[in-house]
Amino acid sequence: MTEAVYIGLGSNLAEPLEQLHEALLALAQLPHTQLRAVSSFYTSDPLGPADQPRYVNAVALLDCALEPLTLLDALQQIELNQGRVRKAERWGPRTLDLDILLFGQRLLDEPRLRVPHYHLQARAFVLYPLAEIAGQLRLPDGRQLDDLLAACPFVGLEKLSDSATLDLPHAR
Ligand code: ROI
Repeated sequence: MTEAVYIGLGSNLAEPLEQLHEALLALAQLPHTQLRAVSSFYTSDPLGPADQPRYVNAVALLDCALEPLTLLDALQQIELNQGRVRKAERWGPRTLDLDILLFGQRLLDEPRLRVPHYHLQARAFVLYPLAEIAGQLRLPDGRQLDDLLAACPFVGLEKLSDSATLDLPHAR
């Protein structure tokens, strides 16, 4: 069985656009997984300390047969492969962040993984790209994506490109 898994991508170091392109290629090559859709790319004001570069953000949709923690391991490996170094500073800059936003209709509350993503509803840089590829989505806890969007203004975001312009040779 495969489930629809939405991944949030973010980067604000070391050529963020290239980081996201490379991460999408890696997502497309995950085992037991297909990359189904990618949102536009957006630049966004940093959430957290203001003395860091703007971020590039996007959301991808996977059809995934992996278990959530197996997928999490794989995503963290991709982050490491792309030079992610975990620093002590909370909400500091990063080369690549891959967050599991939604995993089918699952509600998970484990030490390593909380799904739906804890900060989903508060982050325009997650909600707007998510809405582009998810449409009328109902979250497993009953919330409607439309309602979350209505409560989250499109502020500090700038749309960069449409996903259709991306070159995703490994996407099927
Ligand atoms: N801010 C923005 N704009 N985009 C992100 O992806 C992002 N990721 C983070 C923190 C540091 C919270 N701020 C962010 O992890």
